[in-house]
Amino acid sequence: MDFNELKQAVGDLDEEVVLDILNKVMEDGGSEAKDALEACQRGLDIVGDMFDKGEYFVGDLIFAGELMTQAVDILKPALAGTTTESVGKVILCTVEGDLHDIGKNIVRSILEANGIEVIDLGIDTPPQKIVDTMIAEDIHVVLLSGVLTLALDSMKKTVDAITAAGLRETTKILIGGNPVSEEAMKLTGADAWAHNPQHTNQACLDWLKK
Ligand code: B12
Repeated sequence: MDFNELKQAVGDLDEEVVLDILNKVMEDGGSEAKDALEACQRGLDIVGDMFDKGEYFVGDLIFAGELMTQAVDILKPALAGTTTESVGKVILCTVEGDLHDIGKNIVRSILEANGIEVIDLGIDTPPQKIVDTMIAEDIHVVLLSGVLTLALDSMKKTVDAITAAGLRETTKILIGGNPVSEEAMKLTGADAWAHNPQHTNQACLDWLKK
């Protein structure tokens, strides 16, 4: 399978070619689904560069988002295991001020496919809504997604709100998305960070089993 062609087709926002290649990946048994997903993500980098250069506009970003959602839907059955038994519940959301949810939705698909129940609070999530849900649903694992640089401030505010509610000692918090790093983890006060949904999956499984 030519994944460079897929990457470029995503970058060119060529829906027909993208869907055609992804459907072929699935017809071939889906063993290359993860490579295909990575190629799509690299294609989105091209979209980001074009946006930076002023050649693409916000409408193109929205279209890229919709294209990526379709891509995940096609690849989803092949992206992870087939577990049906629940291993536990986590909260996942995009933090306050950030409306990007494509990466978050990929993470959710992978966690659910591995038997983790995900309470998805959506985008632009106020810290208090997270705290209220933690209490109402008795949740001890919280995953915060953010794509904008300013998301780091909201992640810190969220960790602070969890601490102020007296829940920090019994909660594991992971931050994910483009701007996160070891340094961001220390700055926000989270327990872990990840760019890769597979790493997140393993961290959740380890935390939920304890
Ligand atoms: C699509 C898109 C949009 C869409 C979002 C649609 C949607 N439903 O999400 C729309 C049009 C809404 C949008 C809006 C804006 N966007 Co925008 N957008 C993008 C774009 C092209 C792709 C983002 C994306 O979905 N990537 C694909 C996913 C799969 O990648 P990801 O989000 O990084 O997620 C992966 C990992 O980070 C990780 N991950 C993500 N979440 C989590 C969570 C956990 C727990 C874990 C473990 C991992 C994880 O796993 C994912 C899979 O590997 C990027 C450029 C780029 N190349 O990234 C710009 C980009 C993110 N946007 C940008 C900007 C500036 C904006 C706007 C301010 C534009 C404007 N002028 O209005 C607004 C901001 C709105 C807001 N308040 O959030 C900048 C951000 C700059 C910055 N550093 O802050 C970027 C980088 C473009 C650029 N080069 O300037 N955008």
